[in-house]
Amino acid sequence: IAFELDLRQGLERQEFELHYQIQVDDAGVNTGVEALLRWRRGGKEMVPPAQFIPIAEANGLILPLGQWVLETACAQLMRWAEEPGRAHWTMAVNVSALQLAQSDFVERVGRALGKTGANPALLKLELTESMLVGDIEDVVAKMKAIKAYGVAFSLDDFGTGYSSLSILKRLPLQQLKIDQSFVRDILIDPNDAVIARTIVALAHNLDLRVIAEGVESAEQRDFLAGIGCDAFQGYFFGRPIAAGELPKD
Ligand code: G
Ligand code: G
Ligand code: MN
Ligand code: NA
Repeated sequence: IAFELDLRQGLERQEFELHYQIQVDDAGVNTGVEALLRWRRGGKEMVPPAQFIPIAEANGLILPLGQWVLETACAQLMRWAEEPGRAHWTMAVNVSALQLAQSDFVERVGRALGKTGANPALLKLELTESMLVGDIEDVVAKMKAIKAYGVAFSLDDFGTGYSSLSILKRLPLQQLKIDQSFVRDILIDPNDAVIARTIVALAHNLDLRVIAEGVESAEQRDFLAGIGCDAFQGYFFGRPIAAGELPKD
C-alpha cells in the first residue's frame, strides 16, 4: 500500500525519468533509442520498472504514467530534431496493454505528437505479443489509425508469447524484436540459434525488419548479423542512460 501511494505521489512529484538505450543498424550506425522508464522513489533509490510497472498496471496508474512517457519521449525527439548528429534518430516507446485498450488511445498518441511537434515518422511504438489476445479487430483498427499518422510499430519480446502467424500477418508492423532470452546463449545453445534464424526468416518473409535485444558481445552481434538481423540493441552498444550521456550519430 505504501508503495502504491508513493507511486501516485511519484508522478505528481515528477520522480519519473526516461533513460534511453541506443539502437544500431547492421552498418554500425546509431539509428535511434528505446525509452525505458525509471523511478527515483522519494528522490532517492532507483526502482526498476519490473517492480513498479505491474503495480501501476494493476491500479490503473499506468495510464497517466504511460501518457507521460509518450509525451516526454516525443519532447526528447523534438529536441534531437535540432541536433545534426541525432535529427534522424527514432524513438521506441513501450506501450502497455491497458494503454492500447483505451478507447481514445489513437487520439492520445496524436496529442503527444501535436503537443511536442515531434516527427511521427521517428516514433515507434513497442507492443508485446500478450496484447494480441482478445479484441484483435480493435487492436488492428487502432494500429492502422496510428500508422496513418506515420508512426511505426515493433513487436517486443518476440518468440516468448503465443501470437499466431495469421494474426501477425494482419498487423501493420514494421519490426520484430528478438527477445533477449534467445540472444543470451545464442553462441552456445543450438536451439536459440535455430529460433533466432527462424524469426529472421519469418520477419523477412513478412517484409518486416528484425532487431535483436540483449546483445552483450561482439561475437553475438556478428552471429546475429550473419543470420540477417537488421539492427541490434544491448549492453555491447550501451546501457540505458540519461539523454545527456548518449553518443551521437
Ligand atoms: O528497463 P528494463 O530496464 O528494466 O525494463 C524492464 C521492463 O519494463 C521491460 O519489459 C520494459 O518493456 C518495461 N518498460 C520499461 N519502460 C517502460 C514504459 O515506459 N512503459 C511500459 N509499459 N513498460 C516499460
Ligand atoms: O522492453 P523490453 O522488455 O525489451 O526491455 C528491455 C530490458 O532489457 C530492459 O530491462 C533493459 O534494461 C534490458 N536490457 C537491455 N540491454 C540488455 C543487455 O544487453 N543485457 C541484459 N541482460 N538486459 C538488457
Ligand atoms: Mn521494449
Ligand atoms: Na523485450
